[in-house]
Amino acid sequence: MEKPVEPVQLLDPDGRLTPDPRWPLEITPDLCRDLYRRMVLARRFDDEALALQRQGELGLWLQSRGQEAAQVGSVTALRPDDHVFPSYREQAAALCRGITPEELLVQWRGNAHSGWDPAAYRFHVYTLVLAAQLPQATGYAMGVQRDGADEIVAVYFGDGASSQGEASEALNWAASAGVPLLFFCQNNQWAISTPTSTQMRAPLHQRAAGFGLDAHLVDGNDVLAVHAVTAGVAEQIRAGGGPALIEATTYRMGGHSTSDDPGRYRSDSELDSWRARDPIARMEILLDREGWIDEAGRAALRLESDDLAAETRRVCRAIPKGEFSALFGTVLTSEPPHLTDQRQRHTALVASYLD
Ligand SMILES: Cc1ncc(C[n+]2csc(CCOP(=O)(O)OP(=O)(O)O)c2C)c(N)n1
Ligand SMILES: [Mg+2]
Repeated sequence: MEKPVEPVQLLDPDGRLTPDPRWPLEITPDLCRDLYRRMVLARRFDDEALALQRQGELGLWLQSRGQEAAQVGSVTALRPDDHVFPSYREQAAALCRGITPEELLVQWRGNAHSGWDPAAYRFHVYTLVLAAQLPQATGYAMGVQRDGADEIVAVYFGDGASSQGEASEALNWAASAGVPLLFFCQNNQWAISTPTSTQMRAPLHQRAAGFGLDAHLVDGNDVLAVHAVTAGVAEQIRAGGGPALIEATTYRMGGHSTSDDPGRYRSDSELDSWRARDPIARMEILLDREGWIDEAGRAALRLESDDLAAETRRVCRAIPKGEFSALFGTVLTSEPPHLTDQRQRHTALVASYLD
């Protein structure tokens, strides 16, 4: 097996810049402020959605706390017309694409299969069947390749999803077909209660290299490193270099979902060690030290976060109650007899309720 490599890092947990000549990035105050703002807003939105679930307003929520740098750093390094296939906790990336809080919440309130138009945002709907989006993204990328378009495709997935057969199939298929596809794995150390150490013997970036992909390991809690590596890799893919993989080392600071209690299987000391590597905190140190944010800037961001939280609560509660039986008509172009039967029985059942 290959020797372990150190993840690419441009900003260490203490907020010190650690330039890497392989991944040049013009680190300007504007870039740092922009990435910081996006991460702060994403965390606030995520916290608010968690609270809404606890208050009974959402059926389920899958937090992205801790993974803001991996998502914001990568999606902002793509072109707006590059098509993204997310997994199911990519709200930080989705917000960067302009998807609204309401569109992000409607599915978890149980009122629609999905809340946004994937074509409008170039951001596919969430996929809950692990790794199913990988062959789909590969097929989409083949379409892009055959159209001769210069867009690329990016697919997000987790460490656990990488164990699915479909992941290996997609990596091999993408490599053999030479499609313009970026595989972006957020290795957040856990697949529900299964740690990465149980899940695999060889790290994913090494496995991907074995399939013939250009593969990289990056500190996923370092937004500058993620941004620089994604920009560099995206450029290579766009220039016809074939598919590539980025494994971003990060941590899921919350539970797997609001139905999960991570206290049952992981230690406080592990969580503390990752808190010390928080993606937002290290950027804050850099901004403070360089004088790239002042009190007025901080106050404006606090206000913007409060507004986003209030708007999130408001739109969530205002989502119209869906008509469940309408869901039968949104999957297939024509309704097969067994679904007609199920729909009619459901309608009769609902009609039989007194209230
Ligand atoms: C095919 C399939 N098997 C099992 C599950 C149940 N399941 C949902 S999420 C999850 C863990 C996924 O972990 P990972 O891919 O690391 O993503 P993370 O949740 O950590 O972001 C499992 C086993 C599923 N959704 N789909
Ligand atoms: Mg995981």
